[in-house]
Amino acid sequence: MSLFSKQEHPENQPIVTRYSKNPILTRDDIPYPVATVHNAGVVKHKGKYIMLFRSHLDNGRSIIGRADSDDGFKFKAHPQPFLVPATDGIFAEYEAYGVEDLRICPIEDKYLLCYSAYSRHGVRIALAQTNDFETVERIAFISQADMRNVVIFPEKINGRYVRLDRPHSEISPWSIWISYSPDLIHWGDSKRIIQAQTYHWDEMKIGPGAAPIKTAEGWLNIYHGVFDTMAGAVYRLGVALHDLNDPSKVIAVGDRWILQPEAPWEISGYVPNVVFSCAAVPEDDGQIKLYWGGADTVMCVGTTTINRLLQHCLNPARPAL
Ligand code: M1P
Repeated sequence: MSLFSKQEHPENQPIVTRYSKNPILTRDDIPYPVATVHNAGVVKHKGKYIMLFRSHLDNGRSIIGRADSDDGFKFKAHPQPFLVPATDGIFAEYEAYGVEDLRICPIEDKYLLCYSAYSRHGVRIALAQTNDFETVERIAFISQADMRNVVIFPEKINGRYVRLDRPHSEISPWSIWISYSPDLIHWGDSKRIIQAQTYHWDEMKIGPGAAPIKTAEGWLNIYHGVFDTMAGAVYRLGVALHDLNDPSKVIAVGDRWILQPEAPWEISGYVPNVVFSCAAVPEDDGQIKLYWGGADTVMCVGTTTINRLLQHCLNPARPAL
């Protein structure tokens, strides 16, 4: 059977199967005061799942906490936050309003941590790294304002690091861009590669979600898209496929979303009607655990497969630009 055949993708099957015990982490599980638990980076490290989640404090600013799991479903939070705004130097200047939406990229022998740093100067992307999730080293800011939603590919491609990101400005359409770097600090050769599509579920804005997943057919890019309705914005998730050797080439963008707010804790909360992902963990058997924040309030998980996402990208596809 062809990899992209329709038989493997019956129309009545959900692309992502929600875990029956969602939500998997809420503010009631956190041993320090927080208003929300959402938009977490997750990675498998030495056989355990490490989750770095965002929490609003009751002043409206955000910090990053840590929770661990043996199976990727049942998480236990650490007693202290993992990352809070820096208190001195250049990081303090640009993180003063909070740190948000951290993505974890395993690369070489370490984990890169990319997060949105908010301050009176706007939002920009900070890069930090860790080997063990016990200590964190801040490296640099890798964008100016206004930029959000950076994911770094888990290996160098043609000798360079590669990232996807999303300008956070009305001046530029809210599209996904690609950039390259020789050293993780200096980035350039930037190009817009996927745009929001008019009168489509992702027409208002789009942004990279999970760090790209390598498959035999290309890089899978799980992204979020936003549609404005009379009742406010709706955040959904979709998937695109990029060429393995030249990820600026978009092979296909799935026309239909893979997940939309449907559970009560996705429809109602701090921001209603939001599913927002910063992480997907591929397993050795082709399964993927997909993590998302529900209504900017709780953390959820579901399962899908690499094959199902690959089929979804092409059946049918919509234009990238
Ligand atoms: O409230 C929904 C989301 O809004 C923003 O997302 P975007 O990247 O599309 O601008 C962020 O504040 C995100 O954290 C939040 O989940």
